[in-house]
Amino acid sequence: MPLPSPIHRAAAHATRMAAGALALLLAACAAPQPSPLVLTNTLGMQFVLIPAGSFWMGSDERPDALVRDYPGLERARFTALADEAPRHRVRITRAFWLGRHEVTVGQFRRFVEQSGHVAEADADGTGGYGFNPVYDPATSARGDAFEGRSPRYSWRNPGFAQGDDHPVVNVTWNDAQALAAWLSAREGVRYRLPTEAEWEYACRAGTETRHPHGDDPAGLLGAGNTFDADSAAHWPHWRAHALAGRDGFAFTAPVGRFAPNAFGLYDMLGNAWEWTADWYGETAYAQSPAQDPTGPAQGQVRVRRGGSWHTWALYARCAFRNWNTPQTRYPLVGLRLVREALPADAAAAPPGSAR
Ligand SMILES: [Ca+2]
Ligand SMILES: [Ca+2]
Repeated sequence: MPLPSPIHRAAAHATRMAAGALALLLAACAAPQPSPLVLTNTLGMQFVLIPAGSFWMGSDERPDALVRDYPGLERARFTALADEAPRHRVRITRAFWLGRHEVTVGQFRRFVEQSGHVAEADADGTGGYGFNPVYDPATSARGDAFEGRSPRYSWRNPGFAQGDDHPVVNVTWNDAQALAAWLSAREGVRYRLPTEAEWEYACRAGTETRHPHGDDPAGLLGAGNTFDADSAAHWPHWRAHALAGRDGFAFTAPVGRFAPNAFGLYDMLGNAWEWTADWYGETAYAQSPAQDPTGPAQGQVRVRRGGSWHTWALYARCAFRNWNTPQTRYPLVGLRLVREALPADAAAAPPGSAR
């Protein structure tokens, strides 16, 4: 489902640059509306300027409503979503640049080559997880859908073919920190993971429905790369949970193959789960500050958001929260970065519908 190429209008823009080496391109897309401001960094990552604004974070949906629309799942799966409540008003007080796409394999490779960073799965020698068509989940104590850990798997090899334009996976939260720190030092601008609140604000892009396209799970089929009939062919015991149809991708898809949301962001739902900055707190929303929440001060696991190419529709909602230890590497989990906005950037932010 390729999109028509956006028409870019280059605009002059001044920014701090490292050693004058950064050729920063600021462009505005002619469509869709409102036109997002886009910049490209030294690794070729594009960032969209997300305006400050307020939104309703989380979900108060009752299990009965979800059971109706996401059939065939045990009731415990719906009661387990209580950490999405209470739905609460959050204000993001500062504009920020957010990765237009998930970080790609090619971008992560350039980071590794240029920085000398050794990915955690390589450094600790235990490797990652991967798809193996002859692997039987019944042989795993945890019933893992993928084989691992094994040194044969890493961000370079999740067991299925990936081009340089696919989202990098099998990367840990700690790898994400290393990438952000290296980019920050190189460019003189702070890079980091989005907070949970920034991520959900960006996913919703002014919408209050389960998915940016609406409440209907079937609509995901045209909106992102999730667990469809082609994926289910490789995990037939989960076929009942697959969307009834094909989204074109049994594994990861090249980033940007589906329509962007109203902020101009691609693949917020599906393709790869995305690490966020925050520790996970099951009851965090009950005490969450109304402005720029950053999650619990401490914890054991970090939040990831958005679902993946292997994710059922119930879990590919903007409000859904999941988590892993910072050392976790898996063929479903990747990232996208925030680049903090300078005051001049924020002043250029278009008035967003979610303001
Ligand atoms: Ca798919
Ligand atoms: Ca994603």
